[in-house]
Amino acid sequence: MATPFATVTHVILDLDGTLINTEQLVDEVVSAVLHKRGDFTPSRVRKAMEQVRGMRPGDGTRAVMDILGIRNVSVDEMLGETSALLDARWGEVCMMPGARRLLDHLHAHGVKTALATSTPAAFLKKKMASHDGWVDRLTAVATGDEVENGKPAPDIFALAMKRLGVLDPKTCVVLEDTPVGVTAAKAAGAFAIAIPSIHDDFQSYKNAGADETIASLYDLDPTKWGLPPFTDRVDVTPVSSALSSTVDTAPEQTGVSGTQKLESVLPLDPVVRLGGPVVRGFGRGSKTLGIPTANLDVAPIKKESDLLAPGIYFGWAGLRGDLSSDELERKEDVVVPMVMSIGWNPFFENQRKTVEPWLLKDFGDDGDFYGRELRLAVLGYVRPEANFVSLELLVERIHKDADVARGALTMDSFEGGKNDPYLRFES
Ligand code: ADP
Ligand code: RBF
Ligand code: MG
Repeated sequence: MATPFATVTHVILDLDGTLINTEQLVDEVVSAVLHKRGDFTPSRVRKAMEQVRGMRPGDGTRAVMDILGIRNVSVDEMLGETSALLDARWGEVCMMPGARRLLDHLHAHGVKTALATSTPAAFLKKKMASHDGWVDRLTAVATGDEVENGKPAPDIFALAMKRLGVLDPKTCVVLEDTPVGVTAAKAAGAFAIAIPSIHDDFQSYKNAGADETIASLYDLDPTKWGLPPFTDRVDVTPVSSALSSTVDTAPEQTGVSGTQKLESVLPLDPVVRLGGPVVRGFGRGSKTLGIPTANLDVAPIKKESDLLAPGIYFGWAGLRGDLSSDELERKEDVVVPMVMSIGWNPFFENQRKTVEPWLLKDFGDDGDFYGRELRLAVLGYVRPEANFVSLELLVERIHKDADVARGALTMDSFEGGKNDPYLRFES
């Protein structure tokens, strides 16, 4: 595809919230410290934290104290308190979904890369201690302490470009998760791709001048920028449920009416496994959409679910039969195909994250899973969460996702996933 951006040869990466998943930890720790200094509502603190996200620690602390009107403590004291708490917890931080894949891809193709992080060098070392040296594979690193002005000023990106030997900023594309960072990248003259870590306010990224906004690194298409394509997506022929139920009796129909045009999915490497007891959701899956989704409680599986960007996935589900002592009543354990949504359901503007698989089997009278243990082996990514102009279009799209899942799960590369020992229960 010809694009106006086909001149890009260098990629400049923000760290926090773009490559590593620090934002929730920082919000949690800093919010707790802020709450000790005044009587604020949680949403006011959250908004303030989002406004300063992407700034250097000192700049951000000062700015958030200004916004909240905190004057009974110095910036340094506040910063000392939060840094000590954070230093003890950096080890918990994982990479963002798709970050490792992107870094490997750019490295394999010899694309020149730089890190442009607001984090000062001394913090960076501690933050990256539990990561296996990928920073060393970047062409250049620029840290917050090396520049006069932090983001949203352009200085850090200008420094990264200088270290890359870049003469024309238009040969650089910046990946950023914050409006503050996008503003800085644009001020430095680069192209900017926003991968928002503030999920309910895409407008501020547009206002900051983002050239493109994508839901996660899984959705990055390097060819739009003249960079080498990813080659790991695989083509899938969707299989509709109507078709699959007639396959046994009329196999000659396969590939005719019921098959749809090729779709592609991204295999997950490694596979993500998560599970727990089925809980009650918003009660609208079956009622409003005609699509039941067995919700899992996100809190106990936060770490695993953070390995997945918000979006639509497919894989295999193991559902435990109940433990009824009545032999006749007792339900069997089953392993069935599933398609699932993880995220905030933009159509319904959910305020909390959900993990909800639709098990692709008609359970009839046995379809009460509440309290039963459900385990998921998530094998591939289909698409980002989307908004729709009508409920009908959302439902149509989810059915298409199911067709893609069915198609993928009949392929050699995904079919074997149903034998994953994780999906079997000890009796
Ligand atoms: P909730 O909002 O409580 O999750 P839903 O309307 O989404 O309710 O329905 C989900 C419930 O429907 C599941 O928890 C399960 O008990 C039941 N169910 C029946 N068949 C299925 C299926 N094929 N996939 C998922 N859930 C199913
Ligand atoms: N909700 C959205 O708002 N946007 C989506 O793109 C979307 N895709 C979904 C795809 C699948 C396969 C499933 C099972 C659900 C999806 N949903 C999506 C979530 C849907 O809104 C949710 O299941 C209902 O709100 C019931 O909780
Ligand atoms: Mg549900």
